[in-house]
Amino acid sequence: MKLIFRWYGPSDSIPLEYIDQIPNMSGVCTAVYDKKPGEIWEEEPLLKMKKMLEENHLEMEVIESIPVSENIKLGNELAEHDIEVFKKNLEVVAKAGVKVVCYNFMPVFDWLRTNMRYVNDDGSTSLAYSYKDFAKVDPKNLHLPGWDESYSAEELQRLLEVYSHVSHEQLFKNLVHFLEEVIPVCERVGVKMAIHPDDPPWDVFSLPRIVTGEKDLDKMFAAVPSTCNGLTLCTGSFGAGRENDLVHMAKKYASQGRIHYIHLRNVLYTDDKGSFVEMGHASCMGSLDMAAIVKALVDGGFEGYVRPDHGRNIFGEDGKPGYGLYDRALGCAYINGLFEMYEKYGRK
Ligand code: DNO
Repeated sequence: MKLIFRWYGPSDSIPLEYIDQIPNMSGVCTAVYDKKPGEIWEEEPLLKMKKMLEENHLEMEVIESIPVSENIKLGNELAEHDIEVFKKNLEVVAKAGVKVVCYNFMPVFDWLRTNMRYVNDDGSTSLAYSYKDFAKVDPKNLHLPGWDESYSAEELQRLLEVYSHVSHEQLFKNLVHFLEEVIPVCERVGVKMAIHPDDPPWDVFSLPRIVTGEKDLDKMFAAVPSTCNGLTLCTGSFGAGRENDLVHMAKKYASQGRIHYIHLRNVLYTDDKGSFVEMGHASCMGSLDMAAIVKALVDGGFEGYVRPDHGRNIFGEDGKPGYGLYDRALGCAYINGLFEMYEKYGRK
């Protein structure tokens, strides 16, 4: 595996030098943050960023994410234009040496939490999702933690209304159409697409979600069989859906060559209604068996990119929720340990 770290570009508060100092760190995943979905990325700033990374001995082989516009997800009259832009962006990142592009197909919202600073017993803070708090959220008057409020209140209302006419089947059709268009470009330029699961993996505010577990993935891979059509195995996102058997999924999709990228993190289930807290990465801190997942990945022949995911704020750090330095660095040490063990002595 190749260990990487999320870096939010030059404005990230974590110096690249610190990332470089984490043992076994090969590079970062990053993106162009000043472009909206559906806008063309220019080559020059990307190459500049790459150079800056290289000066710190870090590679830029994974983009997280090239955002998929709502037009594409809705399949409306602007979809074809935005798909063409996405294709161009794939070519631009490929030229800069990128190998994997992470993206998601979640309508309107990316990941959702109800608390960005849930205080754990040990004084650390975590991202958390409480089904009770979520039930109180009024989508018409929305201030959700973790959501970057990139849509105005009016735009959000409009989108919620438009999506109320979009079924799961229609959204899936739009995803397949998008993939049929972009995957041939990926094959040509040598980039792999890695879809990020819906987080949490169920419908929210009646918006359809179509990447929630094994059934959805099988359907998607059957529709577009090229292995450039792959997955970001986010253990925390799939893991929040308790019906998902992560060990089985890890082995199955690694063996099929579908897992190009992994977000390896743990979640602690806090009731039987879907609530969870994002704890430290180690198995003993949460509800997932991280060692079994890594063993399954290695057994399945996984050789892609791995990053720690949301960390807690610990050691007095007051970092961007989920993206501070210390707990993610501890996560890296743990991930290194698990992979070294199974890659050296456990591979079947
Ligand atoms: C959250 C991340 C997601 C992810 C996107 C990929 O921390 O895992 O925001 O980057 O869903 O498109």
